[in-house]
Amino acid sequence: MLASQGPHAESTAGIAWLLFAGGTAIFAGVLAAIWLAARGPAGARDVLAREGMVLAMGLGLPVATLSGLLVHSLRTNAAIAPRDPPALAIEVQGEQWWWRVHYLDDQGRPVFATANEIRIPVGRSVELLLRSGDVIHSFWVPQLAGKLDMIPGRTNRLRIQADRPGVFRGQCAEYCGGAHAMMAFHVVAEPPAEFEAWLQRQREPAAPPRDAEAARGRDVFLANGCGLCHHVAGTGAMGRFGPDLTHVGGRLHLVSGWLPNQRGSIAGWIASAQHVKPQNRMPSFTQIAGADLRALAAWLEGLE
Ligand code: HEC
Ligand SMILES: [Cu+2]
Repeated sequence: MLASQGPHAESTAGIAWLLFAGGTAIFAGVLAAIWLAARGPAGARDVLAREGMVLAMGLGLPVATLSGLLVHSLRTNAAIAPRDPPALAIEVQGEQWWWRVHYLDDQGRPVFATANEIRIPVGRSVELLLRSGDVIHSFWVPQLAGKLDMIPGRTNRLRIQADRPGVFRGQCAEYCGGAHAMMAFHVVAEPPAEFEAWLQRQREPAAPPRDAEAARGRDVFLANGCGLCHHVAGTGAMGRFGPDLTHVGGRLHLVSGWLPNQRGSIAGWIASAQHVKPQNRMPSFTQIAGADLRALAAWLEGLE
């Protein structure tokens, strides 16, 4: 949180430092006053006990300090939530226990879906529309912005901006049930040209299977009912309950930031989802035979 990487996070960190410094100064002042009252010279004690002094320190100082802080935080608030139109709007919906992400067009209509990874162009102000599909979650990428709750039936808006390319970790910051602690995500900031190329690829349907094994994997996917919960554009799998898998192979991580995205972890996840992330909403598919499981993982890995 204190290593901010963008203007919004920087202003929030600024408030934090101001409060640390101010709190330390006031604490030191109080300690000094206590020392003077208990051990100080009689003259100092008389001054401390004057009615004017009590009013100034007990009423005047707090009122002045808190009013100053109020003005400062209102100003910071205005800077964090600017009125100028954002370069891009993305809807992020908290789910037990992962993140559903929709990129929106100029009219606010969803263009494509992804999960657990939010790509943004470097140096651009991006607006996030934060929603919840079930209970209250809290969206937090400490290096890019402050926390904001995701509340059922409400849309909260949050601006983020990254000043340099990088991968910034985020985490659900409000207890939301069983697998809450395993509900992470990543924001990936890329130079605008790379970002545009990524956007282009995301709009396309799933890549055709690269070889016979991948084609077998796709058939295993459809035969096992994975498509009841997952959408893979262009295959007939239309489920909406779980993450969109159309381009799952292009993400850095699997399962809300929990596993590296490699063939082995994909297979491990499918076979023992309940062991890897206890209580999550995908059953373990222990019944899929080894060769089928490998083919399935090979196909998913190729969906870039
Ligand atoms: C009952 C619904 C359901 C079924 C059926 C289902 N899944 Fe899932 N799947 C989910 C949910 C929910 C998640 C998100 C888990 C989490 O992170 O908490 C998920 C996550 C995943 C992920 C990780 C996606 C990511 O981006 O993190 C993969 C890969 C996956 N499932 C593959 C499969 C395959 C292959 C099958 C069929 C063998 C399958 N799923 C069947 C609900 C389902
Ligand atoms: Cu949570």
